[in-house]
Amino acid sequence: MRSFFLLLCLCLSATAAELTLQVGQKEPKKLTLKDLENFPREEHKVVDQDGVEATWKGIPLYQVLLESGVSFGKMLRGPALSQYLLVTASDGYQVVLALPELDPTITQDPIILAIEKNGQPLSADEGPLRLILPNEKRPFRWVRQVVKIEVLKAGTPAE
Ligand SMILES: Nc1nc2c(c(=O)[nH]1)N[C@H]1C(S)=C(S)[C@@H](COP(=O)(O)O)O[C@H]1N2
Ligand SMILES: [Mo]
Repeated sequence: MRSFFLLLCLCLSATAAELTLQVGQKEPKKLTLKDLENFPREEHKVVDQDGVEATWKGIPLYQVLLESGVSFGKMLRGPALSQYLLVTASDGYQVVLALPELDPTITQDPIILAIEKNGQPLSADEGPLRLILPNEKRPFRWVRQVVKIEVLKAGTPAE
């Protein structure tokens, strides 16, 4: 009986998964997997460090931020160039990205918020959302279990 409830809780938490998006001082926005269904998706075949190929499907990250008012293309300039993204995972792992790294008018290298791998939703230990950077030579920015994305302003000294 106890394990039944545990299982029920696990299932509920999986379906209730959401991404918190905070752009500057604006009110944080919560996006569920259902909300993310409305965004454009693309697929990338990637060979990992062990030589295993997988097909990843997800949303180009800039599309998610565009929706929240972040500027890309010709509008990405001036003070926006010292803004950065802080991507946080459920285990506290954090990675920084600069806005131009996401911008398809600046770079060919995609940054994708992946939702599926080989036609299946991501496993609980890596998803439901994982950042993937298919062209990077090491996967240390491939944040598993992304729960939060913030747009912050650079300017404090590093530790
Ligand atoms: N949430 C989270 N994501 C993470 C990490 C982590 O510790 N926590 N480690 C990173 C590092 S250093 C690497 S090399 C890859 C490993 O990816 P894999 O688990 O698919 O092999 O995940 C990255 N994403
Ligand atoms: Mo790593």
